[in-house]
Amino acid sequence: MSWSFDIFCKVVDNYGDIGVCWRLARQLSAHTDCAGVRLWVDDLQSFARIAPGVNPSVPKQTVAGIVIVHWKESAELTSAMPEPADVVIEAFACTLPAAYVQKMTGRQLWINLEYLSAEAWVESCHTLPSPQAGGLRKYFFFPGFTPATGGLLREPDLLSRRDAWQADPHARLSLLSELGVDTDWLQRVQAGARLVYVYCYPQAPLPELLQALASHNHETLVLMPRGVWRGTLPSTQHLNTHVAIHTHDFVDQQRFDQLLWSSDLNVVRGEDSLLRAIWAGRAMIWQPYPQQDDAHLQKLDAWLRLSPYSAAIQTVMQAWSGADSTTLNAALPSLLTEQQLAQWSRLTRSWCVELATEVDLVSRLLQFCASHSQTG
Ligand code: TRH
Repeated sequence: MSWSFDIFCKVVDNYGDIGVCWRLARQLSAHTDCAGVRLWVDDLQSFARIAPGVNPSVPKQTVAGIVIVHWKESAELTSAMPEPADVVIEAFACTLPAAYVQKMTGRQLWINLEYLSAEAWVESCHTLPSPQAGGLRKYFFFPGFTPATGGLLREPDLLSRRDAWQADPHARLSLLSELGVDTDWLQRVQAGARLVYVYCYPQAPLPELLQALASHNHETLVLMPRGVWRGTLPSTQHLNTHVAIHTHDFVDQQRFDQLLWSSDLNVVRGEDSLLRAIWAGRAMIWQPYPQQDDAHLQKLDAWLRLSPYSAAIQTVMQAWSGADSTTLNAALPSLLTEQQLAQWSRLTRSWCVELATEVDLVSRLLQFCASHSQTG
């Protein structure tokens, strides 16, 4: 049995929404049970930042076998609304165009794909139906870390590609050179300098992280995408003789993953990079998307409860996400010794292995499509 898919994505803020939809679209499109994917995106400019093959000025284009439609609520699009696909994925409750919903019948499976969460309540909401006008039904689909959820996005060959990359010392050097790292630092990395990748929100206590790194004698290069932190950072800045920070342009998702695979410590934000940092199998710190009333700290705690990390590592993550400089100053330096960092990596790696034994999100989604086809 095979299905066609329409995925609708609104870029509310940042890159997580389109990041997840783009990974999902590519994984579905590569699957033998898929008869085609159309991805509707309202902001092609943001999309092009993480997928340079996308041309922001073209309203309809095919990239990597996926039809990409610039989703604008225009009269032209409304009058020429195509027939809906078999499976309609509304990403993150983005609200489908009314003209599209009008064309839907009971034949379509309508899924609202939610944000990844480790909170316990998602298990009871996963696959719940929500009756809609016109007799249509929409189902909630919650990605998650446990068997009772929608699972985690993971390409079938992801971990073997990661292992091949990590086994090749030249791979990361040529990536660093592509990102404009100078010869001096390329040589230092080749000789064993540490790499720390930092993708954070503006309020993160970056100075304290840099201070903790500088308190060790280990040579360290910090890599950061430009423009994510609140302060201005030059393209390369030396903090002392053995620690430097290098900022660079955004890269595509494949390069993004490779950066995480290349680093000894990954400091990431949002749900998609959280997951990619787990799959990288290296020491990591997660900063969830800041929300009102510190709801993000509850999300972090729920995830930490499932994680294998020690109390000391958990304290560091809470301090980083809560912008608690004092606690970060006190707790982080002792985790950056060679031995502690290696242990931190081992914990991530073994969790990654354990999570990779679970059925991935695309397989669970297709199983849901199959069971829905049987029951109608
Ligand atoms: O960009 P984010 O902060 O996205 C956020 C969160 O998802 C948040 O929950 C959501 O509510 C908000 O958006 C609207 O972080 P996230 O989720 O890690 O997504 C980043 C995506 O961008 C991810 O797919 C990786 C990709 N990326 C690249 O491909 N290249 C890059 O250079 C960088 C920095 C990111």
